[in-house]
Amino acid sequence: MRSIASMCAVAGLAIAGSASASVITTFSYSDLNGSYSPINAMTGTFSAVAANTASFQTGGDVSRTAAPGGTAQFDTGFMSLGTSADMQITLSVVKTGLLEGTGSGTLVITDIDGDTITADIDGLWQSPGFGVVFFSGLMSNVYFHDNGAADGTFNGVNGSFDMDMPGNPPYLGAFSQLYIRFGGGFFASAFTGQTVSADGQIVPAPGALALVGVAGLMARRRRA
Ligand SMILES: [Ca+2]
Repeated sequence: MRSIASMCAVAGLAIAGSASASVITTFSYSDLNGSYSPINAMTGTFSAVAANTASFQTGGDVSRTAAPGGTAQFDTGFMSLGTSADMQITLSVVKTGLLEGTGSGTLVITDIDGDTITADIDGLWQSPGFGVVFFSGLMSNVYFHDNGAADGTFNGVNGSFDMDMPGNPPYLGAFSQLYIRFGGGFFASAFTGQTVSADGQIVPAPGALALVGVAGLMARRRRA
């Protein structure tokens, strides 16, 4: 009985692996305006938003890597064009050590006519020192929203792609973010006007078979 359960688990994961291995969408933004508002010495709220000012000329792109592909480009300075295009990240900061912490929050990427990609984010803040701060996390509940007049298309200032992705929402993904606030410590005090870069990759969620496989593995571990 136990070996059958193990085989089913392996088979389930193998099927899930082949079905969910491909990244369907990637995104990358640079020169976001980052801010931090402390709540107390150990916690606070971080945000990074697209901007176009003398100090910040955010640029980025969102690419459909799943066939037939396509890239929505948000060229440097796009926030001055008066479209709906935007990029907003909000993350909590809960310090768990001198140079590390946990964070969770949300991500909203908006195309030029108001369609959005939204995600929940959970992950880790880490600093190797010198005011270099990384965030790495998982994205869950990733959705592509065809808001307003349905066009089914995620439109960049230049380029676009079909929002009807393979697999079923909600999707999953990985998210990473970096800023360097030289000498600024690890969320030592409030700040704004901090250059931030952010990237992500989105994949289909494992299917029902994979969940059966994971359940099987967990049952095995419990028995072990
Ligand atoms: Ca659109």
